[in-house]
Amino acid sequence: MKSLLKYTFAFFIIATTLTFTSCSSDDDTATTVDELAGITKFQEFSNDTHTIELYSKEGNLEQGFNEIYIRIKDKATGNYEKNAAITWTPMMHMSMMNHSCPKSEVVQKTPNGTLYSGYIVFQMAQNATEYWDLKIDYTINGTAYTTTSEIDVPASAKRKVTSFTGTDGVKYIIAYAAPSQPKVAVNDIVLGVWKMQDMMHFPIVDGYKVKIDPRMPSMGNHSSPNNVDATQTALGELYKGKLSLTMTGYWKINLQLLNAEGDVLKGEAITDTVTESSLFVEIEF
Ligand SMILES: [Cu+2]
Repeated sequence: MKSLLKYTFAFFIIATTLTFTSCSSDDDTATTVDELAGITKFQEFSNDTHTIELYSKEGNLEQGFNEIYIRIKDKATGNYEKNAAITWTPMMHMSMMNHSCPKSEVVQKTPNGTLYSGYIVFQMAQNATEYWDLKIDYTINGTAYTTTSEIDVPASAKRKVTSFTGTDGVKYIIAYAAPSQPKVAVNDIVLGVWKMQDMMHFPIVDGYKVKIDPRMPSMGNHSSPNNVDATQTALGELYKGKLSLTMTGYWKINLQLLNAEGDVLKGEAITDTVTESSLFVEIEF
């Protein structure tokens, strides 16, 4: 009996060793897995020559700020392109007109890597009759390619983006970019401020300030200590500040947008009588 048990145990060890050995032999696979760590593919579209793969951390898109990752696969060889120059054009097709939205450039994540990334800010969600598509133009070794596909942009559960006209008559878009996973702590908050120049162009606004005042409406509208208003550290960048969250739950992040001269273009300071700003984003965690 005892020797049978030993024999069974020895067999189990050999089987286990074989399993682990066979799983960890492919170097190519290991590199690919590392590049895609933490992101999930949510869509593929293709033209005659390539398959374009879209990834995000959440494995989908939604209304608001979206970090998006791209890989381009050569259909003939199955290899991923490492020297592509990519531009993109998101477009919303509405019943009366088409318009684009704020977006970054598309940059290669690592030298000689296969992954490219950037952000797109969908200021509106799709609905039954109006939809977004994404055109991707890219050049590889001097040859230009293009492909366009419809994308799914459902409404976000909480307000993550807001469009408005400032007291200066300019149309602005403000979006909440981070933290995507808020903590009970002083978080690094990232907001974006863009101007709607026309239907196709939404440049970043430089040199402004976004005042932040997080409140819990369900608990006497209490605030939190040690928040820091969001500003740019360099021109052309997103706005960074500190968001203090003292407990989990629903927080309304009341905002005020100030221009370089300190004039309030939109939003109100919170007082005993003014319990919310007309400019805000929301989180719940
Ligand atoms: Cu629209």
